[in-house]
Order: sequence, then structure tokens, then C-alpha cells
Amino acid sequence: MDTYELITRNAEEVVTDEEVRELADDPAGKRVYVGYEPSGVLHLGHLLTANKLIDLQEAGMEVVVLLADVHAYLNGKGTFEEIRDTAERMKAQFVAYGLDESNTEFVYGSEFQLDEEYTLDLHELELATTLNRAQRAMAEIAGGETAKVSHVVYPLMQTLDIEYLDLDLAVGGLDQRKVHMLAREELPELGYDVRPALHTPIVADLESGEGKMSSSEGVTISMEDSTEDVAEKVNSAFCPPTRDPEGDLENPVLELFEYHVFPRFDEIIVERPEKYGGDLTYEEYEALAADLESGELHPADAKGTLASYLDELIAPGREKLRELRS
Ligand code: IYR
Repeated sequence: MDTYELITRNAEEVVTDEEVRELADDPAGKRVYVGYEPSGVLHLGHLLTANKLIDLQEAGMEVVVLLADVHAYLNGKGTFEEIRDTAERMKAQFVAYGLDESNTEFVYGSEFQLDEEYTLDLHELELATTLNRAQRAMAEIAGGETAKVSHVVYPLMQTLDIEYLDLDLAVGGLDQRKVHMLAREELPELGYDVRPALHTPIVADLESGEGKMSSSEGVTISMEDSTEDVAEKVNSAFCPPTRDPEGDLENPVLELFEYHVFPRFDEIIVERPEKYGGDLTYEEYEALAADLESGELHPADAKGTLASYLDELIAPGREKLRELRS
């Protein structure tokens, strides 16, 4: 796979393609980041962007994980102390998942976001941005109808993070796109450069195939799940024998194979008894999806296989959590 392909595989959107191509021409030492509000346990939503970070490490880039403690505080996620404790646990789970500490820089937001220079830049951005503009940027993250002042400060700080962490590329789920668009507009106002962004898709809810999979609503898989929990959740997932179900529906089982399993394993083996045709081996997502559509691969076999690979991916993080709690 060439570097541009590796950088952009499974991305839903890059802004702009031209800027990302330029990065792909000379990726060594370029700094990329994702920021996460610390929350209890890692779930598949966090792991989707973490997979992208692993791709970018493989492409030779330097990865920064921002443990966005101040952002979580602004978003009402608890006392500052609670958030810091959660961030520690979150970091340990990322490391267990494969973001090795020797080539990943973990930064707490509070390490630089409370400095005088940052604060004065923030106030300058507050002056330069209308309330309406900042609120629109947050539409898919938090705030809504009852937004607090903190919710409009939040995207302006996320904008400044890109400059203060000296980044070349910002990565996030598609729900971060409006903040990244705001950053593209506002950074030049302060005399700073515009940076490209890369957005990962939002995976559909496991049970319904609709909307988005999240920890707050519907079913997701997290590092707290046992092997049996994973098997049960995947087993009750929506999995029609097509990659493109009608209307707004998605096939979440195929999405999980595409975004979570294939990027992390060289080959996928579906174990089947001889009388049902014996084992199937796949090196590429496309081949598996095609077999599900043609009927060669039964949804039940696809689910069983998905559950065991997902279980393998979360096992080290689950172990780490147990250790931290004992
Ligand atoms: N807005 C993110 C958290 C976050 C991301 C980045 I990139 C930052 O610089 C700061 C915060 C979320 O919704 O989780």
C-alpha cells in the first residue's frame, strides 16, 4: 500500500485532499493528533480513531494523543480531579491497545491550555468569533439548545490546540468536522497556519444499523466487556446479507470488519466444519463482504468470527482495566 493510501484508508473525508497528499509525500516526523475527552472506558468509537493513529505511525508520522481534561471539564464530565483520574486509566488502555508509549506522545490539555499565552490567544479568538458560529461548530459534539458559555469556549480551544501542539494534521471522527472547519477559518485570524484534517466514519448502532454507535445510546462494545458479552452483542447485531441495506440503514457487522478488524490483522479466518465447506480465509475486506452478499458466508459465521477478533483486540485493555481496579 502506498503512503497516501495508508494515511487515508477508511477515512470518510480529508480536508483538503491536496494538503494531505503533500503530507504523504514527506510523512517522516510530521505530527498528527486526536483529542479525547477522558471517559470511563475505551469503546469502539475511540478505537476507530486509534486505528487511524496506528496507520499514521506506520507511515512514519509522530502521534500525539491529547487527553482533553479541560475540554471534558467544560463539557460537564465531572470534577477536575475525577477527570484526571479517568485520563490516567484511559492512557493505560490506549497503550494496551497498541499505541506504544515509546512512539506516542500523551499530553494532558491542562499541561498547556492554562498558560498565559494560550489564554490570551483564546480571548482573541473569542473576540473574533460570533456566538452563533461557535455554537454551530459544536452542534454534533455537545451543548444543543441549552448550551452553556463553556460549550462555545470549547471549540475555540480545540482550534488553538492544533497550533499549540505544533501539529501537521488533525484527526477525528466525522462529528469533529465542524470544529476543524472553524479552525481552518480562525487560525489565520491569529496569524497561524491552516492544517489539514482527516475524519473517520461514524459506525452505525450495532443492533439497529441506524444512526451512530455510541456509549450513551444503543449498543457498543467496550473494554469492560467480557468475551461472553462481546459474543452476545455481536450475535444480536443487525446483519442482513448485504453491505448496503435499504434506506438509511448500514450493516454494522461489515462496518466493524472493515474499520476494526481488517486494519489490525493480516488475514481473517472463518472457521467452519468441513460439512459446511470448511474454513474461509480473507486478506481483504472486499472479499469477505462479497461472500456475505453472495451467500457463500452465512451471517452467523460472520458474526462468530467478528466476535472472536474483536475480543482479541480488546483483551489487553480489559486485562489492564482489571489490574488497575484490583
Ligand atoms: N472534541 C473532542 C475532544 C477533543 C478533541 C480535540 I482534536 C481537541 O483538541 C480537544 C478536545 C470530543 O468530542 O471528544
